[in-house]
Amino acid sequence: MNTVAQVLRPAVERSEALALYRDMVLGRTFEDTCAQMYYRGKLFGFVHLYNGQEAVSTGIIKALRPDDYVTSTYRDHVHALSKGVSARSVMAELFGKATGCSKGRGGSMHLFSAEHNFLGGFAFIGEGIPIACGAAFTAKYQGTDRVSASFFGDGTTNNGQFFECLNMAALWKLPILFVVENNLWSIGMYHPRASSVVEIYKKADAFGIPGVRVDGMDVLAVRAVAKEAVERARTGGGPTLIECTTYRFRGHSLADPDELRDPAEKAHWRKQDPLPRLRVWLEEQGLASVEDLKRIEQEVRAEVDDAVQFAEDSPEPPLDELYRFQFAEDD
Ligand SMILES: Cc1ncc(C[n+]2csc(CCOP(=O)(O)OP(=O)(O)O)c2C)c(N)n1
Repeated sequence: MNTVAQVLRPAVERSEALALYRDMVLGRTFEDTCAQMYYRGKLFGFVHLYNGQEAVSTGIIKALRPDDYVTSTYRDHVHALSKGVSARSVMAELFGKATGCSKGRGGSMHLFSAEHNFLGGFAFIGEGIPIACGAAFTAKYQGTDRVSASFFGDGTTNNGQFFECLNMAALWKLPILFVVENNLWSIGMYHPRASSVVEIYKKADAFGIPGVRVDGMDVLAVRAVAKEAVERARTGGGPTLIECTTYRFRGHSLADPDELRDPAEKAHWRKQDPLPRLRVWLEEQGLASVEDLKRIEQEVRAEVDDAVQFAEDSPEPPLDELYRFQFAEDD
């Protein structure tokens, strides 16, 4: 039942492949710009960037429908972008502005968009998993074929909520994808030092659900695995545990000088950067020219610059609204 995905490059349409590339470039460009804004004092609190892991967000979320649900972690900017939340409203949220997707009340770790079924952004590890299970339960209870996907890190798979939710999801055959972004590190804790079973996908066995490990630096491989799991969930086949092997290219947060990890390990993973990997493949396959890819990169640059300008120009939430939006009826 549990497998390591042997994904041959699946057939992909040019327009779809370019959309995947664009989404990953957007994630990378957005995060690099966040780092600049943070060091210029425009962002407050902890900011956790997603550089290196883009193929996971793009590969999974682009296999979902807009009416499907997603939950994330504190490393949530790129998941929100892949789910369709605009760069403007994510950047404005990071600036604490009233035009942000959480109306400036959430900040980096608490992105939220009901419109896009993006259910957060959670600072506590594991918090998104039961929320995603609840969304999956709702989808099933209401007789829809919506699917839910929950993203979380390797460190979170040693948290109780992970096991409790896998049990319930298996028991009730919930339409959910549990997506582990195994980047080998939980702040400064190396995954094999913290987990009794290092192969996370094998933990699916305890619950009788499919578990699969996939190269999380290969967007087409992630997408292929995601499509199969989404189809299973949508047609009543229940949950899948997907372990994506990946790496974060920056420190745990922008406050982390990233001095713990071995430079050789970092260099090894840098060589597998998912963006150049897809770029080279697109060119080799004749699906895109250098000019096509450059145009996408320029368009994305303009989109992110526009998001920064929008965030700069947006108003702060008014002080007399400090207590607004604490309850749903305030909306
Ligand atoms: C319930 C809870 N306990 C502890 C923490 C402190 N904490 C913040 S990040 C982190 C490590 C999480 O690592 P992982 O799940 O692998 O995610 P990654 O940062 O690699 O994306 C911990 C323990 C927390 N946020 N929430």
